[in-house]
Amino acid sequence: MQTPKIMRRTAMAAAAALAMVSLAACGGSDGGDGDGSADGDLIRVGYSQLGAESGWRTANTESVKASLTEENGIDLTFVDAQQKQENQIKALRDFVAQDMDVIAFSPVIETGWDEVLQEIKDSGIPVILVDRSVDTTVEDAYLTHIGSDMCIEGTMAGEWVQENYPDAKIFELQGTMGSGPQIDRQRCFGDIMGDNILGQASGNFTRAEGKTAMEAALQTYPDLDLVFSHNDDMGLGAVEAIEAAGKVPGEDIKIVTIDAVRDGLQALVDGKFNFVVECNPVFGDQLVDLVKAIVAGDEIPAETVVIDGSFDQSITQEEVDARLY
Ligand code: GYE
Repeated sequence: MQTPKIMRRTAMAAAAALAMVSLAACGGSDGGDGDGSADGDLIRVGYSQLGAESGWRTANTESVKASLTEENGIDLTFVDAQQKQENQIKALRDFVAQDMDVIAFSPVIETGWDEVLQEIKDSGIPVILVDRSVDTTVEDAYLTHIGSDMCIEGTMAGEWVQENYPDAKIFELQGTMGSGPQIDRQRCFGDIMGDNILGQASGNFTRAEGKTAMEAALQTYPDLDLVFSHNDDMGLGAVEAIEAAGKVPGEDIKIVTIDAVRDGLQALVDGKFNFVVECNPVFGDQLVDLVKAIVAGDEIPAETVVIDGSFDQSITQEEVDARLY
């Protein structure tokens, strides 16, 4: 099961190496006005965000918009796909038609991008993959990826459960099915705690769907005593369902989540969550650096891994209040 990721990494390294050569060869990405941008000094970036489904996504969008500014030399076109792949594909095609200098996108799911990625590749516009991963047959489809290691996040959650509740009867709230974080968090948590999982259902990374999935799980698995949720929002939906069923979240049913947005960490301080793995969405500044380096023809890393920590109930209210998101 490790192989696809390793293969993706290798492909990315090769893509970056090749891309550097081709950028150097053509002297820029804009087809030749020589200043690295098609519109005066500003670099034109088309950014396809996948949606606004969670606190994480909102914080990520804020970070991207705060960093990709005219003051920082960027003319940003930002399009929200509302968690629909067809909207993202349309936005990407529009970016090609508009001859952007750089395209960045965060893919809602891993597969289904081959055709549009080939079209972008044929246009010569460099691609930065943001946050989530793609699974594509198109070679050298993107120059570089920036985001967290979702497998490590699943591992951190699994190791904490193994150490603290080795006999837990687990229900897993999965993110959007087929998305990179759902696939990798599930796989790497499952490698450690798989034998303890009673059942799984997707809550599509949203609070409302997390609540609905949890309501059903409480009926189907009355013995469950720990929830592993792929994000804070679904965990918060689960809290509502558990309380409505007359049980105490954090006590009768332990809750382990990923993201560490403010609402999630507040639930930890309040004793409703038990452990939260961080997934840091604030990497807009690093994204700007990548955009500028690409347009300048500089060497860039194939992968920029955003580093994450974790929190247990020893976190204080002051620490939560001091967080950026
Ligand atoms: O964990 C979740 C969001 O792709 C890392 O997407 C991101 C995930 C994040 O909806 O809250």
